[in-house]
Amino acid sequence: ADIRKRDAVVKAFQHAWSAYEQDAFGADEYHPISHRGSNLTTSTSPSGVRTSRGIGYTIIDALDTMLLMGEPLAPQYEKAKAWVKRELPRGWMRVGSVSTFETTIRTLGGLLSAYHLSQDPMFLERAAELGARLLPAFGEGLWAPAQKPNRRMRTDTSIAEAATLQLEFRYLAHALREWNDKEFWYKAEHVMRVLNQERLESGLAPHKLNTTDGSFLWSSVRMGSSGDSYFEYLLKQYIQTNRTESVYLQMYTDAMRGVQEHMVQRSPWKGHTYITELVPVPGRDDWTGAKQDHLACFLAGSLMLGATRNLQHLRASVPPQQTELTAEGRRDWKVGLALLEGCMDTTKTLTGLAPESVWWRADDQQALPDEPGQQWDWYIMGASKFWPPYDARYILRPEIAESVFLAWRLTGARRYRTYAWNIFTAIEMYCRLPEGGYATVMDVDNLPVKYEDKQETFFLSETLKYLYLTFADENVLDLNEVVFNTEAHPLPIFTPTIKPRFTEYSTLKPAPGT
Ligand code: DMJ
Repeated sequence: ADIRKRDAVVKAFQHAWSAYEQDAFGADEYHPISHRGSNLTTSTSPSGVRTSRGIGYTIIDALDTMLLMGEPLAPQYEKAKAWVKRELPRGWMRVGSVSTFETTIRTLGGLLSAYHLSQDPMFLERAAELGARLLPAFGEGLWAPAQKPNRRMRTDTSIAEAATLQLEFRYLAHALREWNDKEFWYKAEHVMRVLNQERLESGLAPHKLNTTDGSFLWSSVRMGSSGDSYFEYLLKQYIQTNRTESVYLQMYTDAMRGVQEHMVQRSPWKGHTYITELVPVPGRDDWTGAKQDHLACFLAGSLMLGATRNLQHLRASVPPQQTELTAEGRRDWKVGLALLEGCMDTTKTLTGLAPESVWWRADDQQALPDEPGQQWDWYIMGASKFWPPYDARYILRPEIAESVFLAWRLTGARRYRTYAWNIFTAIEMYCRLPEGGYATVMDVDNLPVKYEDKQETFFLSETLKYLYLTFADENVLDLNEVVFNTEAHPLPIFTPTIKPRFTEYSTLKPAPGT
């Protein structure tokens, strides 16, 4: 471990948590400038009284980071655990409607990882209760989970929302196997069967879906918002069950072929590798796009992880020998490394923080700048001195730190600890509020910084966890033993005792213009 840096991350966690604990303990979200909390939903009683009670977003998202950090966070963990035991069920009784996706990845995932790390059965009990509350989202006759378990008004959802529930529901069923409760497994798995039949010839998948028949809606293919974790979970479902379900590897391999052929680009100036969105052009059999969300940077680490899990040999060396990798693995490894460099380039702003989204320039777009070293390959759309666009923000996101962590673990190269430290120091310098907590920066390329009054829950569950793990001993959460859900909650890798029903890979259907 690099103890000094690891402990600096622990201190940052304490700074973020203690402000939340003091101002807003029990609330779902935290606003560190106004020193208050807010909840995601309110409910109205028959007599018209509106009440709001947290359902554990911040507390549960942070539990496993506290468990990992150990002794310095022990009192805070005990208090959080007591809240989950006593208060959480009351929150559920009062909740209005919630997002199926967010509740699953943050709170079901958080309860399950807290159970896995602590072996405290109370967390599993809560996870089972929550799973039962979320099940109606899958509905009778609905092929894909609705966005809200108790509301079915909408018939569209995103592919990320439909296919980022499987690690959590499958592990829940596995952990409850003594009770023979397979419904959690089969409901989540069924979504994957339908998606397998719907995929495009390219192996890719547009980000919008119709929940009633499972068909894709006319929409872009994205590695960023609404698309990202579908691709992430194809690989991770394969890893989760000890590489026993080859159908997910086949789907993942097809998808990454499509990504490599259609979405990976190189910038003309510095030759950075980046990932575009594919936006269909109306009336033309064509796609366009140059936008890269910060979110899409998860793909760098994911490609590297995939390369070392789809192997000629059972385990790869660190770093992997080229002969240990398959042909696709060698391609993905190389592109993953390069993509991470491109993502790190987007941290070259006045604050050292990467913005929410950048647009990469094509070589015919503009003359090259005169000054060498000047930023040219990408820009923030709509950037202006007067009012920063949404894309200019840094909302404490984890994806670059996540890929840096995976690169560190899979290569052992010190360079990645330096990257992690640079990310961390930029956060310390520009997001940390002296009176407590961390806030969103409105424009990463303008000084002095202006803040938005929000400390996202994933700052505690993901960003600080991945930074901590990059400086911790390598045997803390061995990648051969756990798989991280999309909110960085580590779940165990296991050999399934429940018999999967989705095992048949269907070949890609030819479709024009894909
Ligand atoms: C997290 O809630 C999850 O990682 C999700 O998959 C999308 N991104 C946010 C954090 O950026």
